[in-house]
Order: sequence, then structure tokens, then C-alpha cells
Amino acid sequence: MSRVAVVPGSFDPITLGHLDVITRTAAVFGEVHVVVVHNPSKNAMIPISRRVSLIEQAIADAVSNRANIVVRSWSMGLLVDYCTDVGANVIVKGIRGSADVDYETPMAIVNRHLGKIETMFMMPNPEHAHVSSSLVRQVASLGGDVSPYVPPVVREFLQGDMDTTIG
Ligand code: COD
Repeated sequence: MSRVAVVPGSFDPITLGHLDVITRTAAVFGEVHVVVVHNPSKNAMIPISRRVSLIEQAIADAVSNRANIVVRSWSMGLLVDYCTDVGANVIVKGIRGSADVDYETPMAIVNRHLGKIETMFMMPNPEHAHVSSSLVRQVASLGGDVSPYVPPVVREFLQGDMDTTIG
């Protein structure tokens, strides 16, 4: 039985809601792959390589034992192909409400058909259930304080000079 789980997302940027799902998944599974997926339907603000490094730093700052968490990017096609490559048979998705259920359910069914990969839904920490990357991007772009929603490294990135730190 596989003990490897994949936590995918756009993570543009990683939020405290994402971080909560990642750390709770790492407490349940032997190995967790956090995968930054290129989502062609979204116009990303932050380059993929930078999103990966922000996630790595956020995890390093928040988790004392992070030996079972790896962070990768994937733009080569189906997520189930990544799962098969690394021997994972579970995808974990955070569910904030009925809109997430409606969006995720067809993907979960298709991923089971395509690659025999199961999807498990994790309820959010109520403290972060209202947080989304798009909300963070909007608050940041209007000069607001994003510190209640994101790890410190992301706040520094968003409120610093993105032009010099991006890439
Ligand atoms: N609390 C808990 N969970 C949260 C929170 C929060 N505050 N915010 C977001 N989440 C969850 C989301 O519900 C989602 O499950 C995950 O975290 C990632 O969220 P985002 O916004 O970073 O990422 P999305 O929604 O843009 O990512 C979508 C994926 C790229 C993961 C998705 O499109 C996918 O799985 N694609 C696979 C491509 C593929 O193989 N397609 C073919 C078969 S369907």
C-alpha cells in the first residue's frame, strides 16, 4: 500500500490555508509531494520556479521535521502521470466549501479513471477557510496587509520589490 501522497495546486502564492493542508497531510502519509502544477486556465502572477522556492521556505519556517515533504513543479501533462512516476496513489485536495466540491469532484473521478489515483478531500482549518491565492493577490496589489493570510516569506516577497526578487 502506497504511503505517498501528492498535494497539487497553483500556489500563486502559497497561503496559510495551503500550508495547513500540507502539514496535516504530512502527519498522515509517509511521504508528501507538494506539486506546483501549471494551470493553463489561469494567468499566473509568480513564475513557477519562484512559487516552488516560496513553498520550500514557508515549509522550512513552519515545520520542524520536514524530511517527508518534497516540493516539485509539473508542467509535462497529466497530474496522474506525475503520481505514477513517484509511486503515489493518493491526491489530497483542500475543500473550503461547495464551490471547491463542485470543481474538484469531476477531476477526482477522471483521475481515478485515468490512473487509478484516489483523491481525498481535507476539510480546512476554519481560521483559513476563507483564504485564497486570488484574494491574497488582490489585497497585495491594492497595498493591503496580507500577513493574516500568508507565511512570512510570502508577505516579504509580495510587499518587497517583486521586480528584483521574481524569477
Ligand atoms: N484551505 C484549504 N484548502 C485550500 C485553501 C484553503 N484556504 N485554498 C486553496 N485550497 C485548496 C484548493 O481547494 C485546491 O484543492 C488546492 O488547495 C490548490 O489550490 P490553488 O488555488 O493553489 O490551485 P488550483 O485550484 O488552481 O489548482 C488546481 C490544480 C492545478 C491542482 C488542478 O487543476 C489539477 O489538479 N490539475 C491537474 C491537471 C490534470 O491532470 N488534468 C486532467 C485530469 S482532471
